[in-house]
Amino acid sequence: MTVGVENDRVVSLEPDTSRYPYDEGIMKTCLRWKKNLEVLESPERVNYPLKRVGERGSGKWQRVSWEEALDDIAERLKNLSEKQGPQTLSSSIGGPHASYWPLHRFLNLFGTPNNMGIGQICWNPHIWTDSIIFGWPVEADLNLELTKSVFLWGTNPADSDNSLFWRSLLNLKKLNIPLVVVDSRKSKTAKRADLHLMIHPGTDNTLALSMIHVIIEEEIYDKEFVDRWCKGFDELAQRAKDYSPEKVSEICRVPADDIRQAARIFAQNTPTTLLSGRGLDQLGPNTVPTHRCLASLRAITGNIDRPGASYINDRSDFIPEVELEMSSSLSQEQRDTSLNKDLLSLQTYEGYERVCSDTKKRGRVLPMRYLTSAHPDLVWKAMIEEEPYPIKALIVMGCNPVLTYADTNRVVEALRSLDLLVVLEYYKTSTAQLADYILPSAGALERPLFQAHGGVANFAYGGPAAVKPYYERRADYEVFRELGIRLGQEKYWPDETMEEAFARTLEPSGMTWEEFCVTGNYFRHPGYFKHEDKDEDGNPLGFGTCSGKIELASDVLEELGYERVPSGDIGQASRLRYQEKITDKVAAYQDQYAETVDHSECLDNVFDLILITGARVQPFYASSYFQDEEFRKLHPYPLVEMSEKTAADHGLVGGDTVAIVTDKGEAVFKTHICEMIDDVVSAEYGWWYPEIEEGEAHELSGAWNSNINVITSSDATKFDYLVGTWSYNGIPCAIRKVETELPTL
Ligand SMILES: Nc1nc2c(c(=O)[nH]1)N[C@H]1C(S)=C(S)[C@@H](COP(=O)(O)OP(=O)(O)OC[C@H]3O[C@@H](n4cnc5c(=O)[nH]c(N)nc54)[C@H](O)[C@@H]3O)O[C@H]1N2
Ligand SMILES: Nc1nc2c(c(=O)[nH]1)N[C@H]1C(S)=C(S)[C@@H](COP(=O)(O)OP(=O)(O)OC[C@H]3O[C@@H](n4cnc5c(=O)[nH]c(N)nc54)[C@H](O)[C@@H]3O)O[C@H]1N2
Ligand SMILES: [Mo]
Repeated sequence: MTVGVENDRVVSLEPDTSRYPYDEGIMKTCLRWKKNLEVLESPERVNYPLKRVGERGSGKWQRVSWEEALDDIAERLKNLSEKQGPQTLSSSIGGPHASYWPLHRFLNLFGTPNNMGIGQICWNPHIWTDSIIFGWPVEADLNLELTKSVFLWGTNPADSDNSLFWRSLLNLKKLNIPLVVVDSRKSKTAKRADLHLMIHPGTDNTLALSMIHVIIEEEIYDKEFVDRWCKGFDELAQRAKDYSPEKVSEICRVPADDIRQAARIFAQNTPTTLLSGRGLDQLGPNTVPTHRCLASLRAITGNIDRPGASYINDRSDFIPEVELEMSSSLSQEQRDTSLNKDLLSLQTYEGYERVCSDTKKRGRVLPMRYLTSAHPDLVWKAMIEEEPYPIKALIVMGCNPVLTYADTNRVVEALRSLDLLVVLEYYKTSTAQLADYILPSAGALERPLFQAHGGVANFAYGGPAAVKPYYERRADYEVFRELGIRLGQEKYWPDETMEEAFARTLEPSGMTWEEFCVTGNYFRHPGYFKHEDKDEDGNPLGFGTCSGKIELASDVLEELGYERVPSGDIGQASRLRYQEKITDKVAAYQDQYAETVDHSECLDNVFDLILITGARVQPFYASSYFQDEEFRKLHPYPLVEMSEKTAADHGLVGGDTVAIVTDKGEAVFKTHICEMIDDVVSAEYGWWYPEIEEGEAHELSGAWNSNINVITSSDATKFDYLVGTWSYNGIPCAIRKVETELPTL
């Protein structure tokens, strides 16, 4: 955007038509870019550091100076660390709103391994599996001149990604490029599909194995590529034998003929581009097997690092995230206090070192903090039960865990048990209302931005700040630097401003910060067929994996106690083998939960429906923009979607108010009838009511009315023990009609 500035205030915002990726269609349909001006001026913004003076959550605050706030926070962190050890500090981050490495650097230097994120259900599963199977993350390579078919699996870019990618998809029909969508709903994207597989939630690994079955049975796989570059094809073929489309169609509720057709398109209309999304990242123990199956599909059809199909990213030309985070400054002794240790096998420092020892063969190192981040449920446990040790302090940045993490009651209980909760925010969110300090953050127009995707791609976007922060808002970077300096970290924070830090990050690329800001965009295409690159002796370098080939059967995963080839719902036995290998620590953890969970209501006849959550809708973004009157009028109620048959079976019609019930509690939504698979309901996420005064009846501005995460769970009975992925999709539930009035603006 071009920002008009007068006297240090923003007076106008216009799309900058001269810059990539300007697109008229995007700017016309995007509702949020225009809001930047209102967000800057919003009367609801927090403009000064606030210190809690009343009871936690009572809405009583005192304005304090930055000096006072930072001195006190530093002092209290120091005392807690001396008493409990530095691991008593945790942090929590959300979606990709800002640069998180300054927070992570602060934590590494402070000496705690316990940062939290939502990576286990967004991003990490795919980064981990691609790295193990291909040696590095893989990107879809949609090229309208080359691509011959497109698969969108568990993603709905029509609502979640109004970008050039989505705009390109609008051309597929005209170009006769078939679009196949795998989604439990007839989403806006699925409506454009030539073939829509309306799948039963959480059975995607089973479906993908059946496509593999067809491709192998019909011998339409890429034999030459498989022979040359894939390891474990026979094992995979053996596994896929059980997954005939006829058998699988009952599990996935997709017609056998459609499975065959999808398999043939995938293998024969090549190059095939495949993009998967959050529908798959949030399936608990089925997530990693699903990503492995999709990777296998790409591999056996030769759709890897090939124009129009996909490319393997390259590491970035910038200082890698792992160095920015200063991850090497966390000692082994401190790493050993990580809550994940011995519980998860991949999302740990040991898992990270194991995988990176292979990716390094091709000069690539993953970001460490995201991929070792502590499992939220373990952090809540350490806060509430002080097991295995007390966590007493939490820093929240770019995140609203009361709305977006699973099991709101547990989150709030944990936050209430803290000695120190610091929240860096724009608004008094439900989470911020529980804080000891709310620190006012500078927003999009008030601070520079440099987003580099964790360094797993040679790509960055960003730009300068348009104005200095209004009031006393501050850039997140400066807050962590200031805190760091107060805790003896000065020599590790040489750059006074974010611009200087970004300039340093860019140095290896030969670009200055000013040069970067001219385009605000950096992208170097990594090229294709990089496995064929030669070493000094003329031998191909291969993939950055343990065998140098594509790991259809994985030694690394086997070492970590997992199955060598993925399975689906028919192959439960092989997942049980993994269960047999679980550590004593996992067994003890599961036993503890078995005692606390009341299964009396979990009988199938009570929970007769399957819940999926968080399918993106416009104009909201997670829990953000609910203050906006125009947006609220456009979309006044939290909706739960279901098919006409599902509604009728439950005596409902569109517009009825219903409570959705799980073993965790209930949340209230309005029924919306749409085309989707029967016996499944799909609820929106992020709903709260900022207009409800803070402090009022301790409701945290409506955190318990229609917040779907009141009824989700990330506890030990639900997550997978490799990455720690829990379920936001595929949850047993019930619905019943209620008379509750929902708040409206
Ligand atoms: N049930 C269910 N839950 C889900 C999901 C789901 O599908 N279903 N999806 C999950 C996924 S994929 C994600 S990524 C998460 C998203 O979860 P969050 O990231 O927690 O969601 P947001 O509402 O975007 O919260 C971001 C907060 O950060 C603030 N903020 C924005 N930019 C900045 C900044 O630069 N600095 C600071 N300090 N603050 C900033 C905003 O005001 C906002 O309150 O939700 C997860 N939760
Ligand atoms: N408007 C808006 N845009 C956003 C966001 C937002 O909050 N609002 N959030 C951003 C973030 S953090 C993320 S991670 C991305 C996510 O963007 P996407 O990856 O596109 O995720 P969703 O929009 O949740 O779409 C997931 C789709 O998967 C389907 N689905 C659910 N369960 C299953 C299943 O078991 N199998 C299959 N095959 N499909 C299933 C759902 O019906 C839904 O259509 O969007 C980003 N963009
Ligand atoms: Mo996300």
